[in-house]
Amino acid sequence: MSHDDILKAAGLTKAEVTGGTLAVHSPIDGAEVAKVRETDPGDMAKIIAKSQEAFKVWRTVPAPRRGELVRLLGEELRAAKDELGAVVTLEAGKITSEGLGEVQEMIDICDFAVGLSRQIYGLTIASERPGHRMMETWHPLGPCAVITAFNFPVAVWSWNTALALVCGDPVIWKPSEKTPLTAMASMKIMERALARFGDAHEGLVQLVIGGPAIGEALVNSKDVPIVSATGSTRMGGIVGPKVSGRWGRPILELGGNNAMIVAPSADIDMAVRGIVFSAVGTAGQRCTTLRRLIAHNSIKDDLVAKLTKAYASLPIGDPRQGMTLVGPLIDHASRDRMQAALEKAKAEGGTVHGGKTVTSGVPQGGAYVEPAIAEMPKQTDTVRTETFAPILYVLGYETLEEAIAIQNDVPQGLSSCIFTLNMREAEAFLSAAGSDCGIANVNIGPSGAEIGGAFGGEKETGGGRESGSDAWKGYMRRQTNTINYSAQLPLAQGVKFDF
Ligand code: UN1
Repeated sequence: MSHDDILKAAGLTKAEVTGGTLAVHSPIDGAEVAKVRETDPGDMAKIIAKSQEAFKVWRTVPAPRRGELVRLLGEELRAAKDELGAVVTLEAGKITSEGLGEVQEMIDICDFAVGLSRQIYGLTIASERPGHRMMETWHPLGPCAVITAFNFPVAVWSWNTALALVCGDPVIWKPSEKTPLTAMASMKIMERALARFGDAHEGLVQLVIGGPAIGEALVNSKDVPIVSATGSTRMGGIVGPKVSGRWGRPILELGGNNAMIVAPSADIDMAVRGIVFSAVGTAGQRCTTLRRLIAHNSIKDDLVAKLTKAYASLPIGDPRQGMTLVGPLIDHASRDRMQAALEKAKAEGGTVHGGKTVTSGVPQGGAYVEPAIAEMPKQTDTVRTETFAPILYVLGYETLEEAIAIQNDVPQGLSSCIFTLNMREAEAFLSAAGSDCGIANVNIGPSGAEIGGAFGGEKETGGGRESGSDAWKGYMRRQTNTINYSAQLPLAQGVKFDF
């Protein structure tokens, strides 16, 4: 299918993808596939006001009815899975199966949120006063800005949107400037769900396209109480303090520097499979990508030999072809950053396997690379830095304590894992003195999390949680209620105030 046909199949009209100011290039071949219109920063006040108007109505719609909209969204996503997945592949360069997997992640969170719409529970609390009852009520909070990155151009929006909608919050979505088309295609799907739903207020879900001026309007507006931002630590370092500074609520999902510890008892063949998927999948451009391998010294050389062999067999190329496992990087700048990181790693004493630019057997114009393995003498500055590309740094260790110390000794704290068949080691890794990350796994890699768990991490990863578990609480305000059904007015803590 041609680029144009893919966009057409996703419901985008010629008029919508031409004549604008924002050029969109496919990472597959660098071709310009669209010129989309950007939101005028001068319109942002109006857009936010519309969201507030929608909020006043949506917050009074019963949550299970709000869930019905998300149920319809899930249905529409199922029907459009192939078409939307193809746009993800075209615009983000993901291999077909990962493009489809991303849409599946959207469907999964819709299912989760539909169930949640009937489970927005608060606690009841024993009151210390006779004839009194205490409880917690969860209320909608207000418009939620969702700022997403290129690498998960639709799934992260859906995590936030499905939850925000059942929680009673309208959504304003600002996608990455690199991936507006997947956002526009997702909005088409959302609009179909809204039309079937029937009576949702205009402006309940809005899309804004453009650069920093658009983002800033959302970040700075007191009328946008929640700003959920996914992207670099640099971006989060600006957004977080600004939102907090106006007493808004930031939900930040920023950089990761995810590690795997491979212990002597590990099932090495399984570890190799886990490593290759999590280090190389999505061409190393997941925030959960495996970036650091901390292998016991007794097995390290064997593991590296197995990995370099596996890496040599990986099909690199056009992500639309069924056999391909490694698609392109998002752009040439990203490839340059990868090459610079590898040069630095070498200067720090590292031995690099692979990592070269690939130009034959791949579509011309894209940034294709061999995934790299860099054996490092120690955890250097380069290893501590997240480079959004398929580079796996390998470090050795002697004791588990040392391995955990290395794992935690980076600024980021998103995902982590251990491969071991030793129960003591596995539990120590998960204990309070173990991994300091938001995600810690045993015998699976750090990436590819299911939506049922809370997603996010500590330290420079930003501390926010999205997706499953009780992450929904981040989209609501909690109210503590004390109800007196007695004929007395006793004060708490035994205070007397008689007059
Ligand atoms: C991201 O890269 O921002 O756990 C999200 C994973 C995916 C989500 C990644 N489910 O790898």
